[in-house]
Amino acid sequence: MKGTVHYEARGNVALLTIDNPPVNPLSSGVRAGLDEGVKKALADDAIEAIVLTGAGRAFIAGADISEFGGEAKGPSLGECLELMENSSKPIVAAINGTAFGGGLEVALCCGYRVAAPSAPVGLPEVKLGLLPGAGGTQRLPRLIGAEKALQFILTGEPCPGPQAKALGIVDEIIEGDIVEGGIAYAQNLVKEGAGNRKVRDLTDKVEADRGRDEIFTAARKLAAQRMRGQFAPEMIIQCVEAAVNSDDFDAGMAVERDRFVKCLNHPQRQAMIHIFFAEREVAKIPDIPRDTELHDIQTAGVVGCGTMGGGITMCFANAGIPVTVLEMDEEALKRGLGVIKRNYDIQASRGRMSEADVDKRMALITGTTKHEDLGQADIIIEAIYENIDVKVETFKKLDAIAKPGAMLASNTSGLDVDKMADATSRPELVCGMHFFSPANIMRLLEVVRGAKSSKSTIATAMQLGKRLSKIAVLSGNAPGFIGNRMLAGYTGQAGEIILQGATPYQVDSVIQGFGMPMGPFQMADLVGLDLGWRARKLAGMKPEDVPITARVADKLCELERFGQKNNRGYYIYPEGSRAGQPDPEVVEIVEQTSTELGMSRRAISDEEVLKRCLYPLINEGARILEEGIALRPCDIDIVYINGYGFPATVGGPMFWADQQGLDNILADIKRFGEEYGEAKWKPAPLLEKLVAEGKNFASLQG
Ligand code: 3H9
Repeated sequence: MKGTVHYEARGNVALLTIDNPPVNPLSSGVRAGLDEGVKKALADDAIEAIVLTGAGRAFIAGADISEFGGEAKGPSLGECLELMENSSKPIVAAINGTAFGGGLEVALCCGYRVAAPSAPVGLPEVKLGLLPGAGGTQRLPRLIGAEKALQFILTGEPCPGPQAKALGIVDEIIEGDIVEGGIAYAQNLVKEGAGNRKVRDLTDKVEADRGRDEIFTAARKLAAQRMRGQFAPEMIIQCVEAAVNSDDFDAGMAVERDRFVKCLNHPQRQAMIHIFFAEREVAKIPDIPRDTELHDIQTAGVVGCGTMGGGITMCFANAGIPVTVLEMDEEALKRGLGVIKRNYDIQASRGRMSEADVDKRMALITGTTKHEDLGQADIIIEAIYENIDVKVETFKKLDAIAKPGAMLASNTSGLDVDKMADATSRPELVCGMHFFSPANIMRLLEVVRGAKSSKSTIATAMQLGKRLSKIAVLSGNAPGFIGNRMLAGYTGQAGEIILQGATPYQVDSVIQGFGMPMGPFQMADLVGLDLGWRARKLAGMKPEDVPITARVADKLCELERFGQKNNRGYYIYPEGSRAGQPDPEVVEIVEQTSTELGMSRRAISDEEVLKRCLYPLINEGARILEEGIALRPCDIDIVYINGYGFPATVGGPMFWADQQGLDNILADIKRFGEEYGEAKWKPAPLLEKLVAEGKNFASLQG
């Protein structure tokens, strides 16, 4: 059994310390220890109160997520909680650190709760496709009211101790030693003759909320806006409704149990728990030990203050790291810094940061037009436009001015990092750090390992990603890295499908229906159709040499339809709106292009649209794995969820592929090959091998 609970008598108080490193989840051994410890304390006449705390950095991180789906051993959490709530002696939860999910639910079954100022409490189950299933949906509304409880449970966001006190979740904040403070608090209760208390007996808050339907209407609106397609939020709302609509606590608990099991059995739960573990797995690089020495990064330099460079600069300022940003001339610098300031001002106007925070962050940013001013930076990130020759020249210059030992990284989205490294005298200190636009918002960071990147360079880049609040995934150095390489087949198929009979609007609607925030044509409008068009013109490409999948976009550009930037692309954007409306003129252009190419049009089913857009991702993903560009299938899942809007509810493309059955996918790929050309639909050897062996991508996780 995993985990234990230490029992210690401190005078008339029994101190129970949960010990299940590193974050004390409620594994079988912890539940058994709780059951045993509380019974022992209750049976001992010398003990008059109980204090419950956690060893190490957490109080309790919640239920043991790795136990879901398996057979539960030892006493259930429900049994432990019943014992605690019915205790004749007061129990004080001394919340020393993180109290999440089942951990907070344990605390809610203690009569009293005190917390360290730094201890976050939260019910983040929704992020795992679950709901608080140990009474959280019933007790929290009784303690703080339905409106606040719903906000707390639906967002799953943690709040620090003092905020928890203000909400009424915690009785007191203890400065100094939380265990000693908890024991003193318990002894005081004994002195005052206070008995144990039960949250389940509180009725005033839920009675006051009864009949206030607007609370639930607002919660459903929040769920529809922020959690589109998720199963758990509606289940959570139903549980809280049950808490409000009846005085019968046990009836509410029955509703919670029913909805919890529904969530537990839902495929979204499995997918979202896969993501939870995948997010932690990607940080582990088999040949780079956790204790690898890191370069000390105290200051940073960024080359380029355009969209990407400006966003990266903000990332450093947000993390409190002083950053110098270089532009070619004063005008470009002024423009770039102006955009950064405007972005911060917008955040301040929306209440996301204070004016003082804006000033603090701007004070961390220094603009310059001289390369030498980056000379003292511990790391310099190049974020200029995608041209390998210009990047190589830039790396030569940076190598000349950077101090010895400074790291140099490129924000390239797919160019050869080794070519840049080889232009320097320090290739071991060079790697790729590919941010996603907008860099200050998107969570993904692809760290690209060059042939000569040292282990400490890679470990530092991965760790720096964490400091910048990113999720860093390691990629090998190959064109397009992980994400953009896979994307080529997806956008290529979208372009082909519309020439064969679908409209851009059908394709976008299918992809959105799958759960992506936008389809490929909405995405193209956002990025700008003119980028590719201009590049082709600049390269002197003849119209007949333009790939057929880019013909429609080029025609739209000839009509000055560049996308969102000038309110017309595949869609028409009413002034000031980012919600595009379909345009019959575009459908005509698509049809005309099919005719010019001699392609006959037919109705294409939504199912075919979905498979033809998504299967290239999976097929290319298999190649990327085979070539060792991605370390594990879960690395690809994390890239796609955090960089490309793949729905978390299906667990990422490789996890989703396993759910579809790799044999089914391979059969479809072969069929598409016969219909649309074998070259584009050549199955990846790894996919064929896995199917032949009856295995799936998960079998490669190790
Ligand atoms: C729940 O409680 C349901 C109940 O309502 C109803 C029950 C009936 N279980 O993140 P870290 C592992 S659902 C198992 O790197 P940090 C994690 O995988 C649960 N393992 O550290 C990692 O392992 P490894 C609701 C867990 O300091 C190691 O611990 N609770 C659990 O950056 C360190 O984790 C949650 O959703 C767990 N519950 O962050 C909380 N938690 O080293 C989920 C962590 O092998 N956890 N591990 O890779 C978290 O949010 C963060 O882990 C936490 C620590 C903030 C606690």
